[in-house]
Amino acid sequence: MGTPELFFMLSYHINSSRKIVHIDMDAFYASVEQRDNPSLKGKAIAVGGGGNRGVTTTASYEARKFGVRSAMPGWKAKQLCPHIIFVPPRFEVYKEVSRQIRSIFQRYTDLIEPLSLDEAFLDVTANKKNIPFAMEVAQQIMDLIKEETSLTCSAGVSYCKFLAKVASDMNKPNGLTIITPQKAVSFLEKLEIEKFFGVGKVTADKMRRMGILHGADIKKLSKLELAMKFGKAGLHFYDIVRGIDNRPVNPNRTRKSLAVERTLEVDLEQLEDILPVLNDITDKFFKRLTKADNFGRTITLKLKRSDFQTITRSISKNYFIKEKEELNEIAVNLLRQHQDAFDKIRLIGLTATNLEKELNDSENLQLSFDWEEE
Ligand code: TTP
Ligand code: MG
Repeated sequence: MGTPELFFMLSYHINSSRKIVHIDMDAFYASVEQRDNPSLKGKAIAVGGGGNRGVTTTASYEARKFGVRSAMPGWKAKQLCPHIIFVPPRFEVYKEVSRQIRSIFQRYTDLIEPLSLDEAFLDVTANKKNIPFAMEVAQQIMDLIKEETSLTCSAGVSYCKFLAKVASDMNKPNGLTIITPQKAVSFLEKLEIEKFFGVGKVTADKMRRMGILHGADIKKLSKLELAMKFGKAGLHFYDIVRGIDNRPVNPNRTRKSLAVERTLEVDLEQLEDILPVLNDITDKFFKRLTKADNFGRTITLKLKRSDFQTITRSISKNYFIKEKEELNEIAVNLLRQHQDAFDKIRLIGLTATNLEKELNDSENLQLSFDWEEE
């Protein structure tokens, strides 16, 4: 074997020395509501989604049997499951549970990367209790969560973040799943493309149109072909389909965006009707940025049309936009310039990215690679 080939093989060798656990609470908000209100136990419920135009945040497993899902409009949930009960969210309680589970994680490791209130990666390679098997750590954490919060979670164990996350989703609820380095390659070949890290709806549709359905189909493409078809993301797909994901569990991960959005009471069509609402949202957005003391260089206006199609338009500056007047001006200009793209609007949002605080992060290189698609 010549040196270049040997180098190639070495550089694409799976690094299986790490032990990563991914924990994800089961039907999180809905389970908390069922826990705290026994009359909801065993029932089909959705958190949020009430009222004329509400959207569900999540649904209990009983409601999921009828096809109710996160982010579904309430009317649709009701259509699928007529006996569904809509419960208003109690974010403070969810935050408290989130703190409780985090304190459990901390008994095992300080390398914790929370992804949301109910989800985190843990690097337990060298854990505080010197437990040699990551499966054992995961089982103990699941037991403690059950004991201390009366809620269940699911856990995934593997040698990298991507596979640990896929694993935690495989046997929900209350499931513990391991993907060993030996099994990873054949597992990834059979995995549907939408399950791959970084493949969102848009990329998945594009891949399907090209006849790419499973990992094995991605694997047939060269690095160059993938880069040509998917840009920077293509290079990342080349690696993950081979089970290579060296992203560290990053406990200092900073926020990548700050956003405010609002579903309107009624669909709006006329610019003069939309402008006052946009103004209001900009006020709230400015308060949020000020409170976080974190401003962005890029501002994105998001509009959801009444047919649920989402339109986003952005503008970037080479400085952090900190003035309320300027934010207002940008938001209004984005709306005016692109009014041809929309018709009736049901949701308006503003997002700031390329944040100031992110630049101070020593892990910024990693973060810029760690993109996600909406
Ligand atoms: P998820 O972990 O995605 O969902 P889940 O915990 O409800 O269910 P699963 O058992 O499949 O993990 O999200 C965690 C919580 O975040 C969820 O309970 C509600 C909230 N959420 C939203 O508010 N909007 C959304 O679109 C999603 C996906 C979640
Ligand atoms: Mg969850």
